[in-house]
Amino acid sequence: MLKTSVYNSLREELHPLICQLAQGIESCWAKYLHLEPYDLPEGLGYVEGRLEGEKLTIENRCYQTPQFRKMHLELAKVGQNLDILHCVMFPRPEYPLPMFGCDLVAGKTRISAAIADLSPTNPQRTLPESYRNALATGSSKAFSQPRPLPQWGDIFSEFCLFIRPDSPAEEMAFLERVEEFLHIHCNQAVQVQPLSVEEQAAYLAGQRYYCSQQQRNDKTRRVLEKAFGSEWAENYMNSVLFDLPTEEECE
Ligand code: 18B
Repeated sequence: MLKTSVYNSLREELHPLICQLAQGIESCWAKYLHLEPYDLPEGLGYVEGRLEGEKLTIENRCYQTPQFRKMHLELAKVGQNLDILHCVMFPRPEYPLPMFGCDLVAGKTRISAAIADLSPTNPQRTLPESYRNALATGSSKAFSQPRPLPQWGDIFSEFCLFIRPDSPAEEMAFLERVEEFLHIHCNQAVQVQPLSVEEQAAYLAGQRYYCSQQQRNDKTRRVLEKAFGSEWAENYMNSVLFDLPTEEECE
């Protein structure tokens, strides 16, 4: 089952909503999917850095399954003031699945950004009908402080949530909706039929576009650069956060 080790030590220090969501993500994965370990590049599982300013600690967990090339859950703590949860599920290119992505950024007193989506990877950049139906029947509570998507945010679906929760009740509503996204996604993923070889290229291009847009997030890049420098940040963003399958993994 899921390993504990040093990972739990950082977890205890993080914003409670981040801990709860991390727990929710892992229990959903374990419930629906057959998890195997996924090896991150050497030395990038657990990292600490400090260049200018505060210490940044990163703890990663990563798995793969028959449907997903890589399922990455990352927890990070920047000094005493910033806690981050980052999660992306990268489908294997042989399946017509969207990308699940989530980012939760907590400042000293409150969550400043809570983002979650199931983002399309097909050439039309629309979610499959089965997803749209399932998502539309789920809970659709209104949040009082929606945030505008950045310019690179054209990768997200119409179901994307991007809010600043303004109360514990909204934090819980966000958590519940993300868990709903995950249950829908895992449930669809275990039933999905593989694509033909010809169709796979288009979906891989969709994943490539998703990653290239996410790499334009200067807010993420700046946090990493301050602790580790720009070269390290660049490498981390394109080999850990938003990498694409290698030739071997496509075979
Ligand atoms: N991200 N986020 O993952 N990011 O990784 N994130 C921020 O209140 C990190 C993803 C997304 O308004 C902020 O403004 C660090 C995924 C969007 O311009 C900070 C890591 C998604 C925004 C960080 C990390 C995603 C955003 C500013 C590595 C979506 C708003 C917080 C651990 C699926 C961008 C704030 C904007 C913001 C930092 C989205 C500090 C270091 C998977 C849309």
